[in-house]
Amino acid sequence: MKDSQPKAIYLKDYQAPDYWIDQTNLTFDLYEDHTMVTSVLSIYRNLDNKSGKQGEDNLPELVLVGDDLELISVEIDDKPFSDFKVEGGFLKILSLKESFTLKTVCRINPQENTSLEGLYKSNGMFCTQCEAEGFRKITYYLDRPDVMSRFTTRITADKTAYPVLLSNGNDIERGELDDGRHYVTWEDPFKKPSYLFALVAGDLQHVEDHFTTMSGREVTLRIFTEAHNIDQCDHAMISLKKSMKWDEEVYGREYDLDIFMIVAVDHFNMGAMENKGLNIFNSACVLASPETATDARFQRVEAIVAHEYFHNWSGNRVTCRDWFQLSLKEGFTVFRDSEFSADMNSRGVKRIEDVNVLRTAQFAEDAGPMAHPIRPESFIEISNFYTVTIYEKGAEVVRMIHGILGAEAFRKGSDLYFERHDGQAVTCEDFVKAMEDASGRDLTQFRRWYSQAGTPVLNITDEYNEDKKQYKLTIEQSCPATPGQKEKEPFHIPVRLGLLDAEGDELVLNESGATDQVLDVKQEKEVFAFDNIEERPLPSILRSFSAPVRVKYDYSREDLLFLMEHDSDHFNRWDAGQRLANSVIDEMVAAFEQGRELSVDRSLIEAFGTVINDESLDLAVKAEMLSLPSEASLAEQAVEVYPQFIHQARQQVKKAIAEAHKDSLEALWQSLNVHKPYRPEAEDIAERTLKNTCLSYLTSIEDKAMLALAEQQYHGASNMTDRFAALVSVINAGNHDRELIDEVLADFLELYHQDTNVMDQWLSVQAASPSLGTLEHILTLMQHEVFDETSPNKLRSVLGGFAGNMKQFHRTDGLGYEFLTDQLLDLDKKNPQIASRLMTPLTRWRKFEPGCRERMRKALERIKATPGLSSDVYEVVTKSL
Ligand code: 0A1
Ligand code: ZN
Repeated sequence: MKDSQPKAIYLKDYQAPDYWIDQTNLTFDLYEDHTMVTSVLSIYRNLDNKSGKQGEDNLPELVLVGDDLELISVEIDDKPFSDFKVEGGFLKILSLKESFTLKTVCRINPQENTSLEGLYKSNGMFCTQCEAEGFRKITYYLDRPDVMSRFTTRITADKTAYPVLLSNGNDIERGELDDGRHYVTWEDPFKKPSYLFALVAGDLQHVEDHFTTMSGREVTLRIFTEAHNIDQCDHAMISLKKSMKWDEEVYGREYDLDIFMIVAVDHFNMGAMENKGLNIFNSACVLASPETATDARFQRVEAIVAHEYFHNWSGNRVTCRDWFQLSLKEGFTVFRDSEFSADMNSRGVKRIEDVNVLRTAQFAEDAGPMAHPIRPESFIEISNFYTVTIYEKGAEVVRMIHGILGAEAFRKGSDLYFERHDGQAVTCEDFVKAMEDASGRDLTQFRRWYSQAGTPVLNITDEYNEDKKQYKLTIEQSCPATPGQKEKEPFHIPVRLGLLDAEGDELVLNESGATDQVLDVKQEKEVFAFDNIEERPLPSILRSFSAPVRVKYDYSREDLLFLMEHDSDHFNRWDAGQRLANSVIDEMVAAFEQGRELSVDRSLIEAFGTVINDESLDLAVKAEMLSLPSEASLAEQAVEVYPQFIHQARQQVKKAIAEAHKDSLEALWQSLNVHKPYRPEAEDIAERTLKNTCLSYLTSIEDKAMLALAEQQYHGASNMTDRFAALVSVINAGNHDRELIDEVLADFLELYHQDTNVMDQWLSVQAASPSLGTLEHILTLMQHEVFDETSPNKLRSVLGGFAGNMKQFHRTDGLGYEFLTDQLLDLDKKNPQIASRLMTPLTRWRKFEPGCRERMRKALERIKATPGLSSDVYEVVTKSL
């Protein structure tokens, strides 16, 4: 909690530190009611730095940062030292030499740390989270990523309660102490910033495996969990070995320590953390077994294990100079994990999933009050900038570079980047420069993707000249204003294009015979002409979503139906269906607004029927094509959001499709309802996804027989994917069989109440349900014994689930917003990061219809007027109003 108003910091003010830390030796003495942290730092002056406040003998003052620490003693060069000041979270030391050893002893209280930053306890074990600025809650330090130091860590603790003591690097010594205590010393030979420090102490079990690297070194791999979860580690271990191999093959990157460890903890603010040699994971992102985890979770575990592992090079060996460069490591690493997942599973499905996230969450962020470039110019609280923009848009920017350079030159660029900057803390500019130097391509204009926020819009028109046999596309780009950026310069946008003739065949676009071409759009308005075109073609624009932009082209519904059937680009084929569904739902919402009813356009119903009955379609593609745009994505695309109408229209469309194709859907469900041993492989996942999509349609019809299918699937399921899908279908079928809903929910609780991650799902499906997730029910869930108000996962399940519930959260009396506001204000005192994140839905108030808009604004005003807000919540609320 800050006393004064939090202040913004600016990228333009970056200055190198006045001192470096060569060696960091830490000792942690862990006790039940406190922890003593002894830090011995070998510090030397940064001679390149001429600035900085000068001390008596002309050396700059050393300013170390610390948060909530009780300073016990200070020594310099082994002698007690008193010429220091502790002021507003800083330890300022005067009268220094060019190099010296600083020893501090601090006392901290991990048991009382509810923020889950720094050192804290989760289910009785000690663990840490230091990114971005958590290390300052452990000891006084130069807690900034450009200060890279060699660490040793000695941990002492009670041997019975904490038999396992872990930190970064290799363990070099262990032994017994008095009073039933023991110690272990760890040494990390690689220099690292403090945000990559980690410590774990607990009563943990582990699974072990080995990996031989490409140069023949043996690496020990260990995954640690509490004993009762030890049988849920296999999938993460397999994923880890696949990741290690993939990074060698695709990027030539080898692992560099003798041991790589992952620890699963239940209380964690984010997904996972890439601490050097000791990744700490939210247990929901590492544990998986067929009985407890859905396909989605299996895939998430694989992706996050890979993401954290890939950080060992893109993040750890080469790190960020300052937090404005966050996307340097995150955008690049998300691009790497996304390509890995595409290689391991279905590339087409992965692309659709990624674009769905981008177009719903990131486009919404870019259009909202927190919009920022992937390299922000300023921030108040860095924790607020672990965003879909930094991560997912950042990955799209790297993907575009990959597209512009081609795979081979991109690899040369990444090799050069890693070679040039190994062991350094660098900037986004260094990354782009390496790509340019290795490829000879000029990325000058492309760099605007790093500095300009907002989602560019492409307005595209075309004309066909019968006499000249020429087809012309006119592309105009613009980008809406975002906070602090009124005018935007044109972007370099790679637009992948194909042209279809009346038979749906691809036209040849250039001399090289290609049917698919990338247009490098660079001007505000550009015309692209294609010669020797015999008839007016239909354009397939932005294939595979070649740039993170919105495309406006006036497709008729017939055009979209045609693309759905004929486009050779699977992504655009899927996208045509989404556009069609979107336009139909939009039209219905507009009618509802005017108090009219509108029946569902037959063309959409027929198009979905064609997909259902198309036996040539790949099952994974079919499942994607049958998925209607989510309510969140419909809201994002709408000019003004009418939450009740969006919900109603989408339901109506779903039901109309289901009723029209009931027999085919049921037959398809039957044909896929076969029992076989669970495998998290792409083909099997596609079958289950399609089967469960059918079930979801079928149960949207108010028909007991269809509900019976869901009930049958629920009880007969041999894996969590099928059981959970059946549960969701029963619940979403609505209140017409409340007894069945209660029965199935109770059964599920009985079966899985001991598994906290399964209980998260049980909570969230209820909170997000339009019929079940009423405010009253949310309150009951929060009283339930499986709920835990100190667990971010539980809060996300219930409060996050509720805030995504179009129908209930946006209830017209505003009580949904009031409730969330009360919860946030309470939470802000304990865990500001989570409070701030859960506020996101309210920040989108400007896009809503006038009633909701006003009520959401009032809720935000109340937050803003509350004294003692954290800097996290303060930043988001002030920027939102
Ligand atoms: N670097 C991690 C994400 C992460 C960020 C902040 C955290 O605590 C506030 C925790 C994790 C990643 O990209 O996986
Ligand atoms: Zn990351």
